[in-house]
Amino acid sequence: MSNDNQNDKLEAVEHIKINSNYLRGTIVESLNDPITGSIAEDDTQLTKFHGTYQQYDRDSVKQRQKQKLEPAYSFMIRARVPGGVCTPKQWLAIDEMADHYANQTIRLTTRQAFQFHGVIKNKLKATIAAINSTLLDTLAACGDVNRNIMCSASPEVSAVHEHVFNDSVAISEHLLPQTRAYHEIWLDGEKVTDTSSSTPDHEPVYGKTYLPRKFKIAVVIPPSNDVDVLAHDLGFVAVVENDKLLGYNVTCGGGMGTTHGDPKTFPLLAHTIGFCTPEQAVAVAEAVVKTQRDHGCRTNRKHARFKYTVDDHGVEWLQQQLADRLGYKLQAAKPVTFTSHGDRFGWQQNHDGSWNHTLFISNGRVVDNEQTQIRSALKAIAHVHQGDFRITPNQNLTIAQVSDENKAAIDVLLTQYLSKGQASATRQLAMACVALPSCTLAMAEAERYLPDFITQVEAIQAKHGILDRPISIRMTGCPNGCARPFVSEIGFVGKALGRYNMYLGGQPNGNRLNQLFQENITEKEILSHLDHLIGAYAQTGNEGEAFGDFVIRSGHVKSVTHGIEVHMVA
Ligand code: SRM
Ligand code: SF4
Repeated sequence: MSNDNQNDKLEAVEHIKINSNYLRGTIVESLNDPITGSIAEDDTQLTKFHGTYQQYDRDSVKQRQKQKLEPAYSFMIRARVPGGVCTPKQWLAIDEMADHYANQTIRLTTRQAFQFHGVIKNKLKATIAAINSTLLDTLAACGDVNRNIMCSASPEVSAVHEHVFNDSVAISEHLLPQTRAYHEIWLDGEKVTDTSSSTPDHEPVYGKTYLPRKFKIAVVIPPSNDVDVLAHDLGFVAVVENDKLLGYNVTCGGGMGTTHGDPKTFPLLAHTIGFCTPEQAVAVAEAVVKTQRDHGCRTNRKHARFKYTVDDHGVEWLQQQLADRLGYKLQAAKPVTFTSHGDRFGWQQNHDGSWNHTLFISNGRVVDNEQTQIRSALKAIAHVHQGDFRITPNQNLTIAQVSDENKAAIDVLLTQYLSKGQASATRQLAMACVALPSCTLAMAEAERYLPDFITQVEAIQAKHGILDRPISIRMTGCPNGCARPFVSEIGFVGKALGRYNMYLGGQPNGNRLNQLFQENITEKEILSHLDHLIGAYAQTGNEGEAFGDFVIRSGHVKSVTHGIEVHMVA
């Protein structure tokens, strides 16, 4: 259905976009309002397109209510960092901003970007301007547009990495919104009004109402599936032969977000719909985005992601849409194999002889505290490092392109600041979303709880003699799926404080969705199930068999073939 037919029952956000004059709304007035730490409600939708979300400290809400104070409003700012790559100079600037404007932490995200939390309204503009002065920006980091593009983070795996990374950046740049509102509001750019300017704003890809919903793209170089490409609206899977990039398999229609108790919402894995050459990738991305722009649902945001458009219309319809828009058909997809979706830690040598060191960062939170000096470590390393940093899709950080001469200096700093033992294989793979206290949608803890929870899982693994076997565990504070829990071997999705749905059976390469195993259970119940399952896995798991495969073979859950089966208790 084209969105032209939907006007009478459009979602409220659609009207906000239409009336916003290309994402301006009353953001400037809201920022200048001294009475409140918040912004007008409609503007909270529009600022997302500019890379910032209004939040409030959920820990202090009750206390502030008693004091008759409004919630402690602040803003999360998300930068756009295509492929997660930034320079040491940019890192140092980001580090300084964390102190100056935010809550003294940098949060690496599951999509290779970084976030600041706790930025108060009167520092918002200065913070966004400061991010821009580092030659990074926040434009389209959130909102109903294409978001930060992910790209495999390990340059060591392939000689084609640079080519693939450059293609990712080209797609990212091509799909950026063109409105000048961003520069006008945050960087004091020249004011443009829709009617008076001789060159009014124009959105060649998106049009005035942008997309029906957020849109996400990942580019991956097999055999690693570090980006979880099938969890994305659109994916490009590099096909490499004899160290040469032939092109990309194109995948469409993946996504994680669901709503508890609403069976019409479910996660989906993307379909492979064809193959394109590297030169065609930007045009293919544009054609896919425009298909979603014109056919995505604008009357129900819970059904508005591209995954539902593809699921509703089918793959053949999509292939025809693309052929009509591109003027040619995609070629047949080529065979590719994925082996894992985690990161490779420690030192790895690149094909060109330089080195990368990937550091485990617990849930991506770069902070100094009693447990870790990771923030100081990275600051010291940034002062001597001459290559670049790469935020990985698993919330970790790679110190990349290190020369032989520089490697020793970085090793000294790693030992000086991070001498504690290596995290277990399961901890290294684990991810949690931000959740409480900043996420307004969280129903349960995730980032603050996962480290202690993993300690208990490690004890169970040790008890059964398999502490060295990695099991991918992902936890989110609600079913939106920000840590991609539905492709992990064990997923925990928050239901209420201290209660989670438990999912089992993802594949360690991100190729299979897991399935609901137990609903709404407490830590005690979870640990008891884990003791039983991990014990059985230790005793009866086959040689080399992954935990996710074992729980299916042993009948604890079924092998899911369509997302609709994910929430059916096995
Ligand atoms: Fe997410 C909303 C954090 C990756 C699915 N996500 C949010 C918000 C902005 C809450 C809100 O709307 O008010 C969270 C802010 C929390 C905070 O305090 O910082 C939030 N999402 C995150 C991050 C920071 C999680 C993390 O721990 O790293 C990730 C930022 C990525 C980035 O740099 O752009 C993040 N979010 C994801 C992913 C994973 C991915 O994209 O690979 C997903 C699942 C994939 C997908 O989109 O299907 C994801 N986030 C959602 C959804 C559900 C979307 C849906 O289709 O239903 C929401 C809620 C929404 O959009 O209505 C959401
Ligand atoms: Fe917030 Fe839910 Fe995303 Fe976690 S999964 S960050 S709780 S929206």
